[in-house]
Amino acid sequence: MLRLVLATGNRGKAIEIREKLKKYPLIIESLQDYPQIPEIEENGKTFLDNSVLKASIVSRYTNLPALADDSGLEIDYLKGLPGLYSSRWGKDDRDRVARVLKELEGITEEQRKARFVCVMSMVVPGNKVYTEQGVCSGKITFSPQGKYGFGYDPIFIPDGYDQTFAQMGKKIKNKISHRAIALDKIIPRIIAYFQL
Ligand code: ITT
Repeated sequence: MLRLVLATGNRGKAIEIREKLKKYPLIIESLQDYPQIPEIEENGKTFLDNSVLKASIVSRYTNLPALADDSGLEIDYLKGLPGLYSSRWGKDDRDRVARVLKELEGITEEQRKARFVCVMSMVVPGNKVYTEQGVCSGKITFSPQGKYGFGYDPIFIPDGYDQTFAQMGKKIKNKISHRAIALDKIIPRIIAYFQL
């Protein structure tokens, strides 16, 4: 059977990626299957750098194709932050959400524009790299709403909707999100590589 390793330690991401790939005849492994792989220090300057870094290290250790996602939330009023630092913006999801809301205190709805960005990279043995990006634009709410998803989902309303990612649930999110868009673009490359 054909094997692909997900180079992510983030459960929320892994659930969404697996959902999109479940109709293909692939065995999707994860970092839990390879405890010998050390923690990867994300020292890149861009989402692209970090996603290629994660996928290439995991591909090298496993000698299998590896798929990595580097993503983040860019807020206009904060000049693009937390961006690359989205996972390091606080000690846990709750703390990170609270920090964003605090930094936007007193800011109007018009000034709360933001976007999620996802760069998805597949590195295959021999170190060939396939990479695609997805962007989902929207705005930051005034308080957390909804219980689904992960990360900043409770405070992000995508354009054209009136619910947060955390209110709409995974079915809609996984059609319109930054991650869904990047996956929709990279899946044809995965299909071609594995000759599915
Ligand atoms: P891996 O590097 O192991 O994949 P990570 O959580 O450290 O996991 P990133 O460095 O790419 O991943 O950080 C992305 C952060 O951006 C993530 O931790 C969330 O806080 C946020 N994020 C990304 N996509 C999101 C989404 O769909 N919904 C909510 N928050 C998201």
